[in-house]
Amino acid sequence: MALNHRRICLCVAALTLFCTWGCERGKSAPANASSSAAQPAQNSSAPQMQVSEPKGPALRLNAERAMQYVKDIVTIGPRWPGSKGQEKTAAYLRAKLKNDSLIEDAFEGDTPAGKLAMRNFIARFPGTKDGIIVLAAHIDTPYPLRNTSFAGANDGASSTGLLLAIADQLRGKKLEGYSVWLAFLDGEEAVQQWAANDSDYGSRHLAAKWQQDGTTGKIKAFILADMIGDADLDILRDDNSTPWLEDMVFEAAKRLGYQSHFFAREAGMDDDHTPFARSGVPVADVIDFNYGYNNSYWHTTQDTIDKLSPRSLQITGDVILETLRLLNANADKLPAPAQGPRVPS
Ligand code: 1BN
Ligand code: ZN
Repeated sequence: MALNHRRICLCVAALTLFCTWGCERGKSAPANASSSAAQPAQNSSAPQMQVSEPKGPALRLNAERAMQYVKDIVTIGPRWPGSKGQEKTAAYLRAKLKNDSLIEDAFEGDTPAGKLAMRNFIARFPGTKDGIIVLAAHIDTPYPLRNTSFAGANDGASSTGLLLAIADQLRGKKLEGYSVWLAFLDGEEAVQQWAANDSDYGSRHLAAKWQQDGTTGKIKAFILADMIGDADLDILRDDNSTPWLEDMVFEAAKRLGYQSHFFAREAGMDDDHTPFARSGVPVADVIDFNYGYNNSYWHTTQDTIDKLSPRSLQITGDVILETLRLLNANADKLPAPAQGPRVPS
């Protein structure tokens, strides 16, 4: 699977070296690059962004509460499409987001196991400025692991809990900036084997829907969180994400003194951000794909709550919240969204 071998790619280093604020990564980056290797990232050679200082109060995550949400979701158990756990997760999200502007996006995923009922949830927090920033996480666990105890503490629950804790920070505030939409995506995992048409069911559905209804053109940035609860936090720099947005995430991490947890490794990830990248939306996948030695806990029953840390939720949550501030403070400098697909379809 992904990242199981190393390769040296000088072109990535060169691209990083010459990439300036607003430059787009070449279209040669494969959409499904989940088999590309992790390699040391080139942060030290990256040019400094000329970012404007954010104004107004910084939001910070309540990490203990985030961790409680993660535990609640793990307690639900497996959450594959069609499971009781999927229904319980839906009820849990409805309860936690009951006072918010919540949209339910029910659809049928056409999977190798037949048509499966899936449902995305979108909680919308209005801002004062025209435009939307989407923060996303996946809520499902893998169908192939349905007969195991796999409850995805890190893979699924951690980022879902993170988004719920971010909702707590956004709720009831006047957001001086873009609207923030929290997308809880179903069906990220492959039902049989990861492939373009067997993965990212919820994000593919939502990206298509937002293309049709005109929402896509309003999205300034799409930031995905995945596997961010790992106590040994090691967020990689994703080559399939938008370089300027990755730079902004790193800038936010530096501002908070968390840069040692970011971008020591680099790889091309295929995940829920990919369908939005194809729509021309600037995307960033904030993922720690190094979970246990050699990622050995990933998609195993070892993915349990004891491997997680509230501090990792704090770091990731605060960096994402700081990235929101940077996006708002630098709204006039954001590159125009790409016209065509960023990655091959
Ligand atoms: C992340 C967590 N992913 C699945 N669960 C996406 C992925 C798929 C990453 C295949 C690498 C390979
Ligand atoms: Zn997974």
